Amino acid sequence: MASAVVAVECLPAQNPLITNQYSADPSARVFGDKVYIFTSHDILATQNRGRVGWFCMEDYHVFSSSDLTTWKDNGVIVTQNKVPWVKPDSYSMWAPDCINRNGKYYFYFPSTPKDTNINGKGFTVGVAIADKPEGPYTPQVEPIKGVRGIDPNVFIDKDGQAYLYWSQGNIYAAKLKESMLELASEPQVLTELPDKGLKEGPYMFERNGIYYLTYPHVANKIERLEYAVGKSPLGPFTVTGVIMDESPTGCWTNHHSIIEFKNQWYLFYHHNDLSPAFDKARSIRSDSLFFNKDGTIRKVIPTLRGIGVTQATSQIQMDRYSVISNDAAIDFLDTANRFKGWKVTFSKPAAWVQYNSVEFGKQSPKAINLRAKSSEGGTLEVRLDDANGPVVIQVQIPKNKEWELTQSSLKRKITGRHHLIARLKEGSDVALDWIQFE
Ligand code: FUB
Repeated sequence: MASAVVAVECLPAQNPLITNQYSADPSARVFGDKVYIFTSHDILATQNRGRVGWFCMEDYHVFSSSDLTTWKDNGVIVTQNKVPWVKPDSYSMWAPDCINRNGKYYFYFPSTPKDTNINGKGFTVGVAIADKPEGPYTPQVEPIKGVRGIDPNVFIDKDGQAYLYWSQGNIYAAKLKESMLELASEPQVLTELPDKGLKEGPYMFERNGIYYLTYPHVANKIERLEYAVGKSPLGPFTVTGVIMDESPTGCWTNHHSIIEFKNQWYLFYHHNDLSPAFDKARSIRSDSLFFNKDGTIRKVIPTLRGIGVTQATSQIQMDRYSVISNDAAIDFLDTANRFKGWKVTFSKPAAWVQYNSVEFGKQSPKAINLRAKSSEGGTLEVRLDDANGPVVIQVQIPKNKEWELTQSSLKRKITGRHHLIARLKEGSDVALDWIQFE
């Protein structure tokens, strides 16, 4: 049965990319002129729902964007109790992937089967098919025969041969038949990878004749993103480096995908931004990825600013900063509802925060709006390009414990693309939610 597609809303975002729900295991794909991200969806387990303290995942969403800044939630595409082979209420719809072949979209997802005669006990992998990336997707009645494990990833080589990768402690691979629904070769373990520490979440891509097998690996205590390279989709592979170090705050999993969009490469991954105390409620992120001349990957340092250019007329969330000084700090707006987002607090004069790549276009805005508050009162100045760059405006933030919207006329013209800086000129304890030009 095809799942109903409910388009929900467009969310402008930096990192994390999705702030109306938890989202994990991003599989980003370029289809046409848009990026689609197929995600798993963490929810919180309760006594009657899943297993408390563990992953709890019942469905999948797909998000799309043409500018990498505004993400549309296209709604639920596959849900556990509408897949004939999935054990009802198993809440184990883990990391998925999707690929386009001959105008059809094949969505691969792992879960717990109700019939353990087909592939044995534990996770297996099934497919749902759609005519459009947004769905509706129709799940196959049975999972793919011969696959035991999680984290499916599909790759189609230049000669048209498709491959399925997945994990089960080790990383496995097999050829897929033209139908994309059956294995065309026996599963093989990719043996040249580290033999100590869990490996999962394989993601294969090719660039300039180099096949990159990328995967999260527990080299120490938690996962980091690593890669190996080879000359063919099935290897042999040579372990080559680390794409992203372990989370500095201890999120145990990371799960990623890598795409090229409009001549720039991007890493999509996840972190527990909206749930700092529980790392099984994760949120997807993205940062730019760069290659060295010899094809090796430069390590990606995670940022809050993320990717995409932000329009000056949108609410610019300065708390998703590119650079921050001492005496400026980030906190949740409301710790009882973290989905409301974050604020920057400036505790001393000269504290600042910088947000890169804001587009003003050809016509200068006439006014600036700030949502701010201060227990002591203070003056915020907005500068362009860097912390010592030209001052656009100085805005008085009155003493007020409640958020207040301040509008000021701009005295100078601003066009083109700039970095934006908010800096405390005088006062203390000034909190800033967002800045918007109009
Ligand atoms: O999201 C559940 C599991 O956590 C995924 O399948 C793994 O890759 C890890 O991210």
